[in-house]
Amino acid sequence: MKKKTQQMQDRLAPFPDGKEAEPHYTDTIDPELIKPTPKPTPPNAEPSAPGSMKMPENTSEKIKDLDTMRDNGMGKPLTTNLGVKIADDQNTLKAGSRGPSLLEDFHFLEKMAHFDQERIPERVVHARGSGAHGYFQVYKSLSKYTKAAFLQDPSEKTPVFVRFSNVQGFRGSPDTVRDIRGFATKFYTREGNYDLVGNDTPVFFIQDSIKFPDFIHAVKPEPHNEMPQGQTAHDSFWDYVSLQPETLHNVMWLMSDRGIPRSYRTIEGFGIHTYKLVNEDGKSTFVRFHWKPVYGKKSLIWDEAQDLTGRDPDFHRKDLWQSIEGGDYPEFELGLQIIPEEDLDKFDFDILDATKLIPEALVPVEIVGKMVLNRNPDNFFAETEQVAFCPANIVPGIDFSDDPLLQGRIFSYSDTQRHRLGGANFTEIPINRPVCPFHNNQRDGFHRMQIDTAPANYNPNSIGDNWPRETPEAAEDGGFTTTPERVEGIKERLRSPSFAEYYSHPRLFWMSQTPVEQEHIINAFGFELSKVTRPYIRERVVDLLTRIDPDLAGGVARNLGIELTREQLSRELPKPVCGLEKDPALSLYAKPDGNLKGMRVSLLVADGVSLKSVEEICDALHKEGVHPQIIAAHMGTVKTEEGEDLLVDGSLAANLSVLFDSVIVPEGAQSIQTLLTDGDAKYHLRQAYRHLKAIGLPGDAREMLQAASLPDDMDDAGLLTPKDTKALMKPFITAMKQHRTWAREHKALDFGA
Ligand code: HDE
Repeated sequence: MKKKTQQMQDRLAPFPDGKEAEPHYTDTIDPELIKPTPKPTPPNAEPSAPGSMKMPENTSEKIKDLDTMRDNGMGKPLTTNLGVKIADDQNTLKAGSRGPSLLEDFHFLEKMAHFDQERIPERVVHARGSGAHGYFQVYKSLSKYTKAAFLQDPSEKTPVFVRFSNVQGFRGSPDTVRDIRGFATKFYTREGNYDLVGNDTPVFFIQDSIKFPDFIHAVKPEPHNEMPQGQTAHDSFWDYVSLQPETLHNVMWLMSDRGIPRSYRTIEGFGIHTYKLVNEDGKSTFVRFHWKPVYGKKSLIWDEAQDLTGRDPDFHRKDLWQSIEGGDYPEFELGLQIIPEEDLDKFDFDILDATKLIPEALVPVEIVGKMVLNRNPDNFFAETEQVAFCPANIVPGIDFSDDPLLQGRIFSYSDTQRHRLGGANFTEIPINRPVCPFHNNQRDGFHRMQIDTAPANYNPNSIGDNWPRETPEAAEDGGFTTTPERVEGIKERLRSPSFAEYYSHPRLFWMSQTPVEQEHIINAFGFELSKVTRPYIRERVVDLLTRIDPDLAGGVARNLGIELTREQLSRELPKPVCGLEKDPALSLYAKPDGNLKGMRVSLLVADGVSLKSVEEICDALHKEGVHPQIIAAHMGTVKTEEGEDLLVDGSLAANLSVLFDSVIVPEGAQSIQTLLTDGDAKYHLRQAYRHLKAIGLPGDAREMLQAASLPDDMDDAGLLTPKDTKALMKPFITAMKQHRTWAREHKALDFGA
């Protein structure tokens, strides 16, 4: 420690016990202790670290570009923004130690003024979100469809930055509310940035972009009291829905379990609109983009989702961060639905209508590549908050269609970014700038970073030999040209009659759900509409539902105490979409998919737990990529039956079962005796039971059934009480793969756990 001078001592604030605070000039901590290990870390095992320190090997052209901007003050002197070293950062400059502060305190002025201006406007929608870096690779060349450079070479990795988001809530709103999730991907290609700005549903609420401000006003918290936060369960949203039947299809998706995903890793993503791909011969094809999660599709249970908003408002954000930190890199396969141009009018709906999906049963999704998210950002604000996506960011080989919703988006995004990020130069912010060179005659504006040295800043020019010059269109490396298309029509504000049918797609969605999912949809409508205070809005929504399906409408009506008329119950139902009654691809659970990687299991323990049992459990779970976590009444360690110290990962009070995918009570007579009388442990099990999770109670742990007042149910495939741990693990993993024990749902509710 450095020797303190009297002057330095005077600067320190006295502690009540007479000792001094010593916030600065202290001993140096060994830098090795501060550095995180550049290897996977299981959830909660150590403080999370910036991507550049944690995953230095996961790099890319974009990461290298960002590296030039990174600053880490470790071992460096504290300075002003202009590099002057600071001797005292604890006290303002005063006239005497009790005197007024002085205006010449340039360090204070700079520090405070910068702090005062730290906030920028949050996104008007999708304010709440989380991002990650990664890469994308095609499985095979897509030259047949497109000349886009990043879709040609299977050996080429294109850097990406992805931001997942909620739509309605503010920046600090909880993750697990019922909402649509945004799924925006920026590909830093060598021909410029390409943004695929999608959602986790394949359709949108409205058909024409001019309606977007109204729709968003209706769904956001109400204007008089700014309530509720991040939820659709309020009058203005349902008022809008009841007056706009085109919203119904997306509303059905929202009311399904898709509205409450388990994690960002387990959602599908959709570009929604029909776009065009253009190949080197100039031939264009219509396309719809899909992201399929390699981890499978998984959602929460509504009761669990609501609990989580309080227990862990960052549940999705944390899952994404910790998965990457732990090496369980989220992966998504890119899928294309290709529609030849001549098939534009082949369907009994309009493929330019964003409220309609193209059933996979009619046009299969061709899987063409994979995206891996393998690195966390270093700084939330610099990267995740400042990233600016825009559907207008396209590259040669990709083009827009005439979808009137897409056309409006082409304007809105960069417009809002100029406001949100403070002017026209937001594309120069490190996370936004491309990895390929860019030159043009755009100049000046707030915070211009680039120093343009060209002698002429206009085109054409002879002073600078007309540089930078245009690049003609070409099969490869050419300039962007819009696909030529013959357009004629009368100038008028009209919706195409081909957009006019609103009920057959919601019906297809409804018919494609498993009975469990149908019940969840009915309950979700019931829950949401029960929060609507105006009865006529509830009635109008139910009336719309009678046009989709009588069972759906009947179920919701019962929940709301509404009696349907004979006329409402005998409405002619919409025709099947292109003759299709169902499409299992629309269901979350019709076919269990994905793997268990990154899922979490709590192991409830106390002193006397069997280490052998714990190890058997952990070995079996680790093989599946699942993270077991030791949960006990207190932090620190518990003494095992074998006399070893077992490290505790979390306390029972702070780790409710909603934070885990499944739970096991390992063997060990003394441990179980303690847990039998532990209220938190019993609540943990009851809640896991209610949320249909796999529960393992091997050997003596079976006694927990009675203690936690759980039914002794031999038929429950997810409630396992085998003779020992060895016999537990196989059926337990099978039960986890089912995601939930759906057959238990009614019992769990009747049981009132
Ligand atoms: Fe957006 N949307 N949107 N949207 N959207 C924004 O842009 C807009 C739509 C989507 O993580 C805003 O930078 C209009 C469909 C995502 O940063 C804004 C219309 C789809 C994100 C905007 C739509 C989306 C946004 C707000 C109707 C799925 C978050 C902040 C014409 C295909 C991106 C911003 C991120 C963000 C406008 C409809 C997805 C205001 C006008 C359809 C994932 O520009």
